[in-house]
Amino acid sequence: MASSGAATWAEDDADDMATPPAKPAPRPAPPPRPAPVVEAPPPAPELLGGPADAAERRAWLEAGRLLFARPCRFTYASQRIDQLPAFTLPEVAFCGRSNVGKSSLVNALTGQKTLARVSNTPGRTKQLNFFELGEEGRGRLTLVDMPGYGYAQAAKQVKEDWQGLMFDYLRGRPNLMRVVLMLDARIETKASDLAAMDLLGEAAVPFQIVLTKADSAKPYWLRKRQEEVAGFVRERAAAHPVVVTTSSEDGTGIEELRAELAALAAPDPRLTGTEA
Ligand SMILES: Nc1nc2c(ncn2[C@@H]2O[C@H](COP(=O)(O)OP(=O)(O)OP(=O)(O)O)[C@@H](O)[C@H]2O)c(=O)[nH]1
Ligand SMILES: [Mg+2]
Repeated sequence: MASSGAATWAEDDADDMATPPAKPAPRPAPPPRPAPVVEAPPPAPELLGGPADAAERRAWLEAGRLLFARPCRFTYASQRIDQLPAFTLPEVAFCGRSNVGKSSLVNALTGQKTLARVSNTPGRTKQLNFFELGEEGRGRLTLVDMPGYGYAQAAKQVKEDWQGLMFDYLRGRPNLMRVVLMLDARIETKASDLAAMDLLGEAAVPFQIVLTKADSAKPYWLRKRQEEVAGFVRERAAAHPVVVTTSSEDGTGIEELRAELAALAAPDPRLTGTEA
């Protein structure tokens, strides 16, 4: 973050120079800003939601683009908590009500239309599906597409099985860096969404709220939802300060979310010199 700070301080210095010395000492040249040609260091997500300097913001977005341009493949499906894959990478889980658009968002982020299975029928995803982002042997981040909660039509036993799996996973996964908690931009917050936020808070799992289906939300309603969700974030210590409004249909917010998640990825072994 040195480069952003340097740019801001340089402007402040200029204001302080009201009475210049007779012979001003030459200013040391500012350190060169690294060109965002190769992957930038992990983004500072809070900058993306605030008044970050434009060049810095472009560099963070580029880091997200580069990360998600890497191959992504399905690696594992778990139906039981005792069958989770071993964890080797930082993990991000996509969580939300049935039909909110979790699988679609995984596809939009990775630019693959059929990686995760999307369906009109709620309850499509019935297990924890694990996807590894990065070349084989050089994985950077695991994405986990979760079964949805709040699916009224499911049989009671099925519901309990899925939700038990989901909650056990959320509570007990040490490499889980963040939960992307997805709320449909077009409909009001449900009791199950509030319960999910409570659970994440109690389990101290950091979560980031993402609004989905912005393409088909009325602008007035979307603004209302954004304000409502900002309130949830203020009230909850486990909530990430930046809320991202997305559409998997028209790509709204996808670049920004990629950059946010790139902050959590394992470093590229080619850049850190740790590659075998
Ligand atoms: N208009 C619009 N529709 C979307 C968007 N994202 C997903 N959908 C639609 O919403 C429906 C459900 O999408 P999925 O991605 O399967 O939702 P899910 O949350 O994975 O659902 P479950 O696996 O059942 O929990 C599908 O018909 C998608 O085409 C979006 O950004 N905009
Ligand atoms: Mg799904």
